[in-house]
Amino acid sequence: MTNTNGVVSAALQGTLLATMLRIREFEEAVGEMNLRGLTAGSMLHLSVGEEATAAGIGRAMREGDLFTTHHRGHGIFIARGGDVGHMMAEIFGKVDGYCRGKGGSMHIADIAFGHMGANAIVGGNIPISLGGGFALAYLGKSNASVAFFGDGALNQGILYESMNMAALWKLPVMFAVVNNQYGMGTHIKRASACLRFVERAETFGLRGAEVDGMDVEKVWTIADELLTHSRAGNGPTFLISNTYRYYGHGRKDPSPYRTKEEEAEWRSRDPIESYIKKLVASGVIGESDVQKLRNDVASEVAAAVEYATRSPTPPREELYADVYADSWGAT
Ligand SMILES: Cc1ncc(C[n+]2csc(CCOP(=O)(O)OP(=O)(O)O)c2C)c(N)n1
Ligand SMILES: [Mg+2]
Repeated sequence: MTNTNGVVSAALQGTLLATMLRIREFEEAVGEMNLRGLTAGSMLHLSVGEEATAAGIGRAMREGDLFTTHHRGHGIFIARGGDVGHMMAEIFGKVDGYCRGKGGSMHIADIAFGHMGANAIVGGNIPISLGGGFALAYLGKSNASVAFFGDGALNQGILYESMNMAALWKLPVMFAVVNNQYGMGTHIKRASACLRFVERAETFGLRGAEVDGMDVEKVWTIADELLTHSRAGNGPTFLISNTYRYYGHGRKDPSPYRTKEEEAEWRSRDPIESYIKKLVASGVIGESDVQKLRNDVASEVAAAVEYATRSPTPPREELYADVYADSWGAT
């Protein structure tokens, strides 16, 4: 959806904005439900602030592409087309959820969307996406497999084993880092001796890039270029998108490890409000269109909460259903 000089089309601009607004509305609502004690489980990781990264990469992906996410994956799945009603029901632990209420916030997935799973083990999803890339190459498909993970996985050995194998076998894998600056309470500068992550990936033979993760068009443009590179059989890529999570590690974490000034500085670059300003100033969209979009996503998410509230909890007899495969395929 770019024209010949690389400018993002007006239709795509509208899609990117709507996607970010939908993610923000959903995440704020889920956070509210968590505070009211309506979500299942104790932990809830929100991606408010990270919308441009999810929307930029998610919308640059296309049908047939595969992906896995880390534990902060709601926004990414919404960007790939996840239904907010089934997502909300899953987070409420209800039968109409994507995993019939057994996965919860951290394990929402649906293979129909190419979503091979969200993973709570830091870095644990990376080799799964590597396997997805192997399958795509093996089957001769012109698609890519994307592993979304946080900066906390940047020093995990599995990342480097996976990057090596992906480069060695020229697999169509994108290693997509949602760098929100913190792994729980530890700033990236306190966890990494060297911050030149793109160079690390390039040393392994990957094509790498770093992007301002608060600018959705920049994220979309570089993601589109890197995914096109991999789909054409040129091997794996690495993209680090610099962003921020507005809430703490979990919704109830008050983030005592960072300053209010730092939070305010990132919030002043809000990916959604800055994009609205840009689109309105350039005449792509009017204030009333923006208000309509806001109203639409608000109704959509309110309906999702309603749907999740009405959905029943899974019956006791279902406790072990979908936990183990019926057959291992061996006799
Ligand atoms: C292997 C492993 N070590 C530690 C943890 C505990 N843990 C859960 S989330 C997290 C921080 C992850 O930070 P990051 O990857 O940057 O993702 P973010 O939470 O910032 O989105 C940690 C250390 C874990 N789940 N898995
Ligand atoms: Mg992080």
